[in-house]
Amino acid sequence: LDKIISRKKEEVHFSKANISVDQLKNSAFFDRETQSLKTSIQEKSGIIAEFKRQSPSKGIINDNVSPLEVVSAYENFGASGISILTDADFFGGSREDILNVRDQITTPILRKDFMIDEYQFYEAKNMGADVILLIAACLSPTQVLEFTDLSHELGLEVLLEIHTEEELKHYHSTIDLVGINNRNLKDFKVDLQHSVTLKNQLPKETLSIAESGIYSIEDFIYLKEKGFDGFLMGEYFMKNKNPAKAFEE
Ligand code: IGP
Repeated sequence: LDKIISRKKEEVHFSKANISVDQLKNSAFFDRETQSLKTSIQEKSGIIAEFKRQSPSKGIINDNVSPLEVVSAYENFGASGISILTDADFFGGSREDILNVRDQITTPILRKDFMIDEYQFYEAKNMGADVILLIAACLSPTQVLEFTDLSHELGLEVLLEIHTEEELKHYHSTIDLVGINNRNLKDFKVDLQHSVTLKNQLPKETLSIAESGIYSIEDFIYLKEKGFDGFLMGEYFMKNKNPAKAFEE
């Protein structure tokens, strides 16, 4: 994680030098009215289906599919949201992965990246995202608060990702959704039970998303029974030649 963050700082520094915030604001999607993931989680399947080519823990998962085909199929099968990785160095994504599909689908899009600088929120809006991810492990509670305010000013919703009891301190009532990562980003171990314990410490009315390592219908049913409102799933779909096929089942 430290390696990803230091690389991300360089990347943001470079992007800022190339495209100014004013230039980002001056784009077709910047003034677009965003869609609510909160609403969509409550009204549809609850599944946030992810487009992910590769990851540090799994290596290449699928680099032979077109984003548009995959996300359109996710939408048709009733996904509440679509998560798209935009990190290039570790996840093989790009801003174009969102830009190129934005006006082809209406489902809320989560920009999945490591957010560490205000600049990236303008970028997210420019790409046509509706929601951004804040990872507690990379941010201070104050940063979470400031980034949440900025997101709301831009009309973006916030999904706060936590994994430890300590990170519950990053929670704040203005946050839209809380994701509990079943996978430890430091050693990549998956523990669903741990997530259920953490979820029970959140205020009851919080919309909660179980993230990562959901590899079977049984896992899904277990988490649903424990009261999770949403389910962020990537590999389960992406490891199939035809990722949306798994959704159908
Ligand atoms: C999806 P999985 O195990 O279904 O492929 O996981 C998603 O939760 C995972 O990609 C993820 C992630 C992250 C990736 C969760 N939090 C933070 C990058 C950064």
